Formats: sequence, C-alpha cells, structure tokens
Amino acid sequence: MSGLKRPFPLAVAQLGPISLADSRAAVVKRLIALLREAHARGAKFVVFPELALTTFFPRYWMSEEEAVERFFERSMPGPETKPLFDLAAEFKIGFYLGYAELTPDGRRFNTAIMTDENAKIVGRYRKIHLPGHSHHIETAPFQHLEKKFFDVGNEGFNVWTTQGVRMGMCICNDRRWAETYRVMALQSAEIVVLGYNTPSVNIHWPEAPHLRMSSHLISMQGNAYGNALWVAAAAKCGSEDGFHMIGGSAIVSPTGEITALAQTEADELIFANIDLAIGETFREHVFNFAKHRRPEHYGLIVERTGAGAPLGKKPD
Ligand code: ING
Repeated sequence: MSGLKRPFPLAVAQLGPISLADSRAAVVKRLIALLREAHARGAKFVVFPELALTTFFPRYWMSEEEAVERFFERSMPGPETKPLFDLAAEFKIGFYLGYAELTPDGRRFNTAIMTDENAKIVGRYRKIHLPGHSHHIETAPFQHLEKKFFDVGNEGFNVWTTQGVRMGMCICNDRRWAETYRVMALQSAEIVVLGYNTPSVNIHWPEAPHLRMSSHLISMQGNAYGNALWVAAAAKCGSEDGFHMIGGSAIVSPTGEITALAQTEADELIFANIDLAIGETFREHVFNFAKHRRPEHYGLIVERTGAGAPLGKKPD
C-alpha cells in the first residue's frame, strides 16, 4: 500500500535552447517527444516553459510590429500546435503551455494556458510582473524588453479545478513575488505551475552567476512552504544563439523541499508522483489562513505600490 494519500503524477518538461532559426514545427516536435515521455511515466499533467514556441525574443531590440509578426500566436491552438493538443487528448494528459498572445483587438500578452485531460483550454493567465525595460540599453550585452513587447496581464491570478486538483498559474518573474502565491493560496490552490526563461547574466549589475540559480530556487521553496503549495517550474534554458539561460526546472513540495530537479540544460523531463495530502496537512495546521492570518495588520500590502515612510506608530 503506497504511503501517498492523494497521489497526482506530475511532469515538468524542460526545453533546451530554441534558436532564432528554429521553426515552430520543429519546436512542437520536441514538445511532443517530451509529452510521449511524460505519458510513459504515467503523468496526468505536464508543465511546459514560458514562451515555449520560440526563442526568448525579448532579448532583441525590434519594433513591436516585427515582434508580433515573427513571435506571436493569433490563435491557440494554431496549425503548428494542434498536433500537441491532439496527442495530449489521446494520452488524457493536461498541460501548461506558455506563448506570446496577440488578441483579436491587437493587445499583446506573455500568456500561458492550462488544458484539461481532453486538451480543452480551461484556464488562461497573462503575465502580471513584467521585468526588464522598454527602452534600448546601449551598453547591455542583450536587452530584456518584456515591458516593450507585452501589456500587463489583465486577468489577475486565478485558480482552476482540473482533474480534481486546484491549480493556479503564473509566469517566470511572477515566481519572485510573494503576492503571486498568496493570492492563489487564498483561492485554495494546491499547485502553482509556471514556465520561465531566466538569463544567467544580470545586465544591471555584476551578479555572480550562481545567485541566479539560488534566487530562482529559494523564491519557489520559500513561497511553496509559506503557502502550503506544490510548485512546478519548467525552464527554457541553455545557450540560445549564444545567450545563456539557467536550467533548474523543479518540482517543489509544500515542505519547501525540492522533490525533483533537472540535471541538464537540454530537453529533459522530470517527474514526481506528488502527494497532495502534504499541502492539506500544512493548510490544516501551520498555514491555516482562517485561524492565523490577521489582515487588519496587512493594509500596506495593497495600499502602497512602492516603499514609503515608516508608519512610526507611537506606543500609547
Ligand atoms: N526572466 C527573469 C526572471 O524573473 C529576472 C528576469 C531574472 C528578473 C533575475 C530578476 C532577477 O526569472 C523573466 N522572463 O521574467
């Protein structure tokens, strides 16, 4: 008799580099190979990376029009991605897929969708925390132009129930912000799934490369623990036309422990038959929000955007 009380077989499909020269069709073939491996492992859900269909194009200066032309999807699924949806439906596997979304009325989002076991889209998330800048930084070895190419997500952080699991989504930089997880945990999320593209080099100050990996992992470990969540994160990584991004795809437990971690910077599937009952235990005791939280003292979190003056309450 397995010790797992509420098992859910979960896979994270890490992608190695995608070059500017790679077609969407070639990338979808790689996604399908990873989906087949997930199926062989018995997974019920697979997490693919952020902007999983193309190279991480926000590193390049170009006009919004050129970016839209070359890197955005007008429909999901589209002709190139339909084979992935069809095979997922055959395998009865749900998935998270990140891509650049062009809406019919011309808005641009860094988006992820979640499908159920019949490849029906049940959730959509548009990235809220857009890092980087919108102007050209002459001195930088590459750009990080998410604020130029994408609008801020307009649909908030949501949680959907799929295959009996309450699952939320976020994207990349969102994983560094405590609010991301708390808003979903307050909607009773059990798992947060996300994709990311994280450059190894910091263009703003000479940050030691190892810190890119540690901040990536502690952001998820700390917030998984603090919100009694499973967190599953899929990297697109390795050197894309000479621009390196970290790997470190991981499945993180509500205990804060890393349950599975990628070993390479290439296409690689990691897998864990996670026990959702672990989160239930932490939500019952340590992080029983209803019992222990005191929102009357948290006002600044939503009243202020940037840091301001201390409240300086005088003892009466
Ligand atoms: N990439 C990076 C990320 O948040 C970054 C950008 C790296 C911001 C490190 C701050 C520190 O992982 C994306 N795409 O958000």
